[in-house]
Amino acid sequence: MDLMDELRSIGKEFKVELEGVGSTSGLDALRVKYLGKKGLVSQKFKLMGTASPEEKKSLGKALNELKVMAEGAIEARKAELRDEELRQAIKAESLDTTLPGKGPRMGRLHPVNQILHRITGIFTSMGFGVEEGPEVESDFYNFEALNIPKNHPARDMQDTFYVSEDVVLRTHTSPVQIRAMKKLAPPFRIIAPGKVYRHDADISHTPMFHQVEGLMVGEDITFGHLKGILETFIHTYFGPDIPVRFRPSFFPFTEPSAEVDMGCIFCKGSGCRICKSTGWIEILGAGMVNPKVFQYVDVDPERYTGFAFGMGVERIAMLTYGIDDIRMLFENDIRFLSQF
Ligand code: 2U9
Repeated sequence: MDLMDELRSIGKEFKVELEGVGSTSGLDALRVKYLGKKGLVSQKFKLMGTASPEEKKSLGKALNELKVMAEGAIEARKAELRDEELRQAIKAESLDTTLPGKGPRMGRLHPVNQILHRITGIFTSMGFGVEEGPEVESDFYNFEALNIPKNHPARDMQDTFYVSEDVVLRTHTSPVQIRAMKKLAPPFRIIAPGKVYRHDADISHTPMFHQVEGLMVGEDITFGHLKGILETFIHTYFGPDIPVRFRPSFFPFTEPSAEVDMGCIFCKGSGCRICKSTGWIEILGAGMVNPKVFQYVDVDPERYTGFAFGMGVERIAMLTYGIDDIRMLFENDIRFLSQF
């Protein structure tokens, strides 16, 4: 084969190989193969030394054209491959901004706090102030001042979390009202919402739960006022047509004492599983403040009377939403909580 034919064939072969190159590294290998020091084209330049002057002219021209063509083609292909590799890299890293976004999930109040706010709102609308106090209490405020003597079953280790001999986790919010009576002068009406602690755990008890207690003190406060306020509360919260009844009961801190029932909201009084076929659901405890309690906080029991009441917030939340296991309220399963 004559030398010119050989150069043409190298040129053709180069173009075929160039078509097959798919990466910049492959392109570098191709450059070395043809244009490197020992490359196919470079080697042909060495023949220049042995060529006659006429051959030199045409051979030199052809070799140069081949070299320029190969260099130009490699540069052009390099630019194409770089663009393509860049496009691939951008595609791999890119975000599809047209996809629907994942917005931040909105938080909300825990159902127990929602109910607590509803209860609190009803009493503040009737003129009650809101008082709060410590969850770690002295024996005096939690028990003694409430006429719960040292041997009373409510002080049993079973129910009370003791921090030390004279310090407890409050078992009710009543110590808040004891503190309030020392701070405020009658007449006053307050509620005490908050966390309380009892050593108890089953389908209807948790070691921590919430109470709202209330206290109204003044001259001539009667059981009639107690009935009026609590009936109004029940009718505002559960509905105006719910029947309410007061049953005699006993608490050390009230005398007389009562438990308050409302007609069953599930069966409308005809009897069901929830009201244990009685047609009634217990919802509050209440009574007239025991004069002994007044004496502990230097309120004159000859001049003042008062009523007090207490309710469990989780119990009311369970009745409101038809929840039958109190523990659901404390598992903090977002699928459960997001329903409220
Ligand atoms: C003072 C004087 C009297 C608060 C009262 C109840 C009746 C009552 C229970 C309801 C369900 C506790 O959460 S529960 O288990 N409470 O029945 N509480 S009278 O009486 C007071 C409080 C403070 C100074």
